[in-house]
Amino acid sequence: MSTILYYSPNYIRPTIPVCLAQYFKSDIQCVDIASDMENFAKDFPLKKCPVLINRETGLYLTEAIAVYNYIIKTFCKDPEEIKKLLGCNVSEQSEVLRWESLSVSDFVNREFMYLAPLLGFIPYDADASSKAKKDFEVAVQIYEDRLKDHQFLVGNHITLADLCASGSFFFGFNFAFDEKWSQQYPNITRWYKEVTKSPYVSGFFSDKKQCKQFPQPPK
Ligand SMILES: N[C@@H](CCC(=O)N[C@@H](CS)C(=O)NCC(=O)O)C(=O)O
Repeated sequence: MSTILYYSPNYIRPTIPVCLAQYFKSDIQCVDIASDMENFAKDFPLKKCPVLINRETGLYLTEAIAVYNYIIKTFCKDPEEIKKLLGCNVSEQSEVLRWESLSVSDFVNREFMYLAPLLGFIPYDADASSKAKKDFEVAVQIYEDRLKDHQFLVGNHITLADLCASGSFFFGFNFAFDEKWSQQYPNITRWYKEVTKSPYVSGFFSDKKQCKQFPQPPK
């Protein structure tokens, strides 16, 4: 029985792990949680994904960063490519982990808390929304500042830091970040367009379009 990667097309964090499982032609079976909820919930009581499980070998992983690490180190057969993606030395590896962690935790949480009420995914509250906007702006500015004088988040080529972050930014670019937003964040926009063309993830991103209009608060 092959390893299962549980994902949902409605969730942000599993997007890039699914891309990588496919890019490396792994034998991982990507299973939508909606189609196997009983087993998923039994094995993963937090009901969060991405997660990996192999019920025969005992492989059991939660947390996006652990899932990324497993997929790349198990299915990428070229040691040089692994170094390029995960960093060549301790300093680069630590930086890649830093951006991975920021992207799947504080950044994506703040992005969701800001945008989800505007999109009607969760109830809207004006005071909470104004705080969420400020919180998000603090987080997004960290990327804009970094990308002002760096082509990529770490080093001078695409690493897992960029791929992972692009998955978190997809939620924004898909549902909210219009051209006006891009004018305010030109470096993120330039970087996002470049990273999403990378062969690691282009299969997913090639038919995706930038949002036309930033969502407005409900009247
Ligand atoms: N700490 C976990 C968080 C995973 C997570 O929150 N995933 C979201 C999807 S992007 C989820 O499954 N949410 C479902 C829920 O909260 O019920 C990780 O880094 O993987």
